[in-house]
Amino acid sequence: MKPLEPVGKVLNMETGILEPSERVTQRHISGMRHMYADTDAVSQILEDEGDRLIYEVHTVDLPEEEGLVLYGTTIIHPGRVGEEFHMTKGHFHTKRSRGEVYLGLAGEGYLVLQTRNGVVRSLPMRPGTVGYVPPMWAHRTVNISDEPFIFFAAWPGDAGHDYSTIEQMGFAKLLLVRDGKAIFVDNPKFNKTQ
Ligand code: PAN
Ligand code: ZN
Repeated sequence: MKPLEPVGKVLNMETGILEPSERVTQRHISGMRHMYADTDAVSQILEDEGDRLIYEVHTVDLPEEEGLVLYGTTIIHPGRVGEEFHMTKGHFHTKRSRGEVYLGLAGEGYLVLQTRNGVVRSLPMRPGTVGYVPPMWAHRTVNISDEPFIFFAAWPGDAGHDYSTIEQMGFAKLLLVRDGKAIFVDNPKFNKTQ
């Protein structure tokens, strides 16, 4: 491994922007079409307003190597798709033995975790909440507020991101709004056999 220089950055706790900024990834609704339960609602949004920005991720530009710690912020814009709140795609780490730490900065949401067998746990996240993602758990975040939900995360450099397992199996629970409240319901499209 090449020696790296120590680097300090400034994190704006209100906007989640890291300065100097490095890699910015934007996730739009078209790339998450099948992740939302209500696919008709997705089509309607695409028709009415175009390709809605759901969330963005600002990360350091470091090699994905064992021994390094990578970090970044995620900003999930407020909104719904049908009854479902805006959320991240969610993933397992490719190396399942790698965990992660999340720190809530602004807004309000949930960190939803799931094992390979479809056991789901959820942690409410607010500014100052430290959410721990143990090894082996897939993780997704959901914005349940009317503000951007912003958090910081740090994970091992060699963790890797496996999106396809979650894309195929989905999460066993959905977070919906009913009567103005956020509730968890069973996901009818959950596919445990992946
Ligand atoms: C986070 C996530 C970030 C975006 O930094 O990558 O919140 O979510 P998706 O990767 O599921 O789109 C993390 O968990 N890194 O490992
Ligand atoms: Zn992760």
